Amino acid sequence: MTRAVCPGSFDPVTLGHLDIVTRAARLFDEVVVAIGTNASKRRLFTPEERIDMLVEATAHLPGVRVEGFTGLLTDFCAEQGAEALVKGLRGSTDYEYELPMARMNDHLSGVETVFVAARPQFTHVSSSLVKEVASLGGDVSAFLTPAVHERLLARLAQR
Ligand code: COD
Repeated sequence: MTRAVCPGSFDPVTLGHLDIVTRAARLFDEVVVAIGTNASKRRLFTPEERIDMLVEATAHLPGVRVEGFTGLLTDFCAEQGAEALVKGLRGSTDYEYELPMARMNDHLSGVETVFVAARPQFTHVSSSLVKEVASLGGDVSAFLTPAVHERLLARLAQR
């Protein structure tokens, strides 16, 4: 039984994230989508809301479950018995950001990081950009599930 963790803030989950989770599910018997908090980012959705959106968006994927976590990602991986982390790489900026984390996580626990190349149609997609464009009235429906898109518009309308 092979088990991997797909971590992120997922604020909110995009089709780019879902593509990585879907492909991870083909590589591992079980994939745990781990919703954490990136201390350097301002969040729009609570952890519970992000979990709800991901549970709904991954319901069709066998072997995938969704969990929230706090603290060190390596501790979460050990608790889950996961041998690998799966991360998406959109380009060199992601690589520069992810490589030190992969090395630190290896140092802390020996967990392996597997990088999956983002599909071309998603390399310009990020939760931050989607939030910014939507908040200014731009159409981001091509990058989100209909349910997540609806929730994003509703949240922005409350502000
Ligand atoms: N296509 C493909 N991949 C994508 C796309 C896209 N369009 N968008 C994002 N991704 C990938 C990212 O590259 C990343 O691999 C993953 O999806 C998640 O992205 P985000 O932006 O939702 O999440 P981050 O990067 O903010 O998440 C950071 C963590 C919460 C994972 C990180 O801060 C963490 O591990 N925190 C726990 C504390 C810890 O252990 N710190 C020490 C780390 S060494």
